[in-house]
Amino acid sequence: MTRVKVVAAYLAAGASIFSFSARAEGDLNLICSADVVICELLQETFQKETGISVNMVRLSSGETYAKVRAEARNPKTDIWWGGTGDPHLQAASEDLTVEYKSPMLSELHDWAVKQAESAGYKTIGVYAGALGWGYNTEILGKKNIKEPACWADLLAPELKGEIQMANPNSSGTAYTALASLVQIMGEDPAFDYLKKLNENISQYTKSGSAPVKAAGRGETALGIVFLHDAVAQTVEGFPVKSVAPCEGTGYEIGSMSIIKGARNMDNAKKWYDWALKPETQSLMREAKSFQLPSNKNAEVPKEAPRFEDIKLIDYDFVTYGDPEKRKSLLERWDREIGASAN
Ligand code: S7P
Repeated sequence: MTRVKVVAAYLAAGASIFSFSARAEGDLNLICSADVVICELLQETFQKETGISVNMVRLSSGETYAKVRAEARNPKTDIWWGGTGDPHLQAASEDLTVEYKSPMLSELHDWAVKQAESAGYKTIGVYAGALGWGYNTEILGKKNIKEPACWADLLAPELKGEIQMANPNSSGTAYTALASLVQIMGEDPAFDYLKKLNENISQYTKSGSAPVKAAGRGETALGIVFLHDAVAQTVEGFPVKSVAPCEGTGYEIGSMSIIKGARNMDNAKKWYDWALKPETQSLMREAKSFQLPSNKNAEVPKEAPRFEDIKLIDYDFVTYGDPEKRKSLLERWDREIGASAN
């Protein structure tokens, strides 16, 4: 055997030993509904720490719910991490996810535990963040547009074609916006508001954070998003200012759920416990994800918008995560807003 052949045989043997040992720990099929950077960081770190091979797909919250529901008889996903809580709650009440009480529960903030209790422990809070918007200060400055501080200001005629938000069918962020406005104004006035707002919207994106990324790049003036996603653009160096609306605003409890019928149930539980650990949640800042972590001992990024500084509504997660309510609001949005979207 030549030296080249010996080395090749050695590498091949090494590679097969490696893949054998990776397989020995098994696989985990993960859907991640937060920003792709944190999704990849968590995937890599978990793989390194456990030897479990993680197949990760990044999908928006509403899309994930639809996929999990469509695959209920033959689940291809083991665990769903991140994304807004409402679709997780909807999945829980439709029995698409399973009850699990993690040993980490005692370390979590009340809001995370309450989320779990309300769903019979079929989902749990992993982070929280408030809704608002981010705007490009240079665009508004050049066009001499008053900086919008309140939901009412977003209806200004000067903002025509300058605002983006996501479509609430695919995006948990946009569903949080819809449900928040309904809770702040009442359902009919909220839909009147959304019809007027539609005049100023240039695009309903698929993903929730896309509008503020577009604002950062100067493609639109303003994106209605979670405040932490707006802050991430500022930290990246873009001229983006975040606003927590003066009338009050809603918030998310980003959640995690184990899928019923998961093929890799033990590994799903390992991920679940690991994702609630303070060390894991402290990784968020490294990925420029500035939500508030659910573990009381995790590091809160200094850039994270604090709830104490924001006028928050008492967001009714049980009502707005209920399948009938979510379905009826989304159908009304499709009829009255989506159908006439620009
Ligand atoms: O980027 C982080 C984040 O805002 O993304 C999640 C969001 O719901 C996922 O995007 P969609 O709106 O497209 O569903 C939030 O949970 C998270 O804070």
